[in-house]
Amino acid sequence: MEVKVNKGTLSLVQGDITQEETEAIVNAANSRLAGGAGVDGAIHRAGGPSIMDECRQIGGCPTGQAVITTAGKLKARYVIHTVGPVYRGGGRGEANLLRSAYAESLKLASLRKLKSVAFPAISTGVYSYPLGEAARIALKTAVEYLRSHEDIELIRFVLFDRGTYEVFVEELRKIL
Ligand code: AR6
Repeated sequence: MEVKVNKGTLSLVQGDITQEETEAIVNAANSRLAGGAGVDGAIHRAGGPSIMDECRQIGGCPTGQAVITTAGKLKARYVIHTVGPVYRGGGRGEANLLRSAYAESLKLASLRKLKSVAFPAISTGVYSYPLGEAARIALKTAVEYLRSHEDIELIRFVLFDRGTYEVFVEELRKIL
């Protein structure tokens, strides 16, 4: 599914983010930038050890913030590592932290003058964020960004499985 928002495009696809050709892909990292399971493991495996070397130099990233490295062997030029919240019932600022993870990633892409960015569904795997609410926050943050900025031309969500893709499609229809 693809929609125009202001001057930009918001795109939803099912797939593997390590294969994306956007200028940057976003990693759902942990605050130590130590690598792990899920999309984080897949990005480090596919990109090779130079990404971890840069992560070690940076040292860490607080929840809701983002840092950037080059992308090793990946087709993308950069990896933006952001840290979503661990979901613990919703009363610990999780929604704001998840919004911030998306917004800070977009800010960083914008600072580097990047035109296209791909996101996974941050926090919805190991960090257990309920999918519908996480999708709503992700999509609203992306739509708001495209409505208020004209630098980034493409924001793509790359959803790993069919079920996640379908929830994102449903939530995007509600928002528009
Ligand atoms: N491409 C796109 N999406 C993927 C891929 C892929 N190759 N692989 C998995 N996903 P998760 P989190 C989806 O657990 O919840 C790690 O250990 C997955 O199906 O990767 O933010 C980190 O080091 C799910 O929909 O990230 C942290 O410790 C989504 O990506 C922790 O997990 C996010 O799931 C972060 O947990």
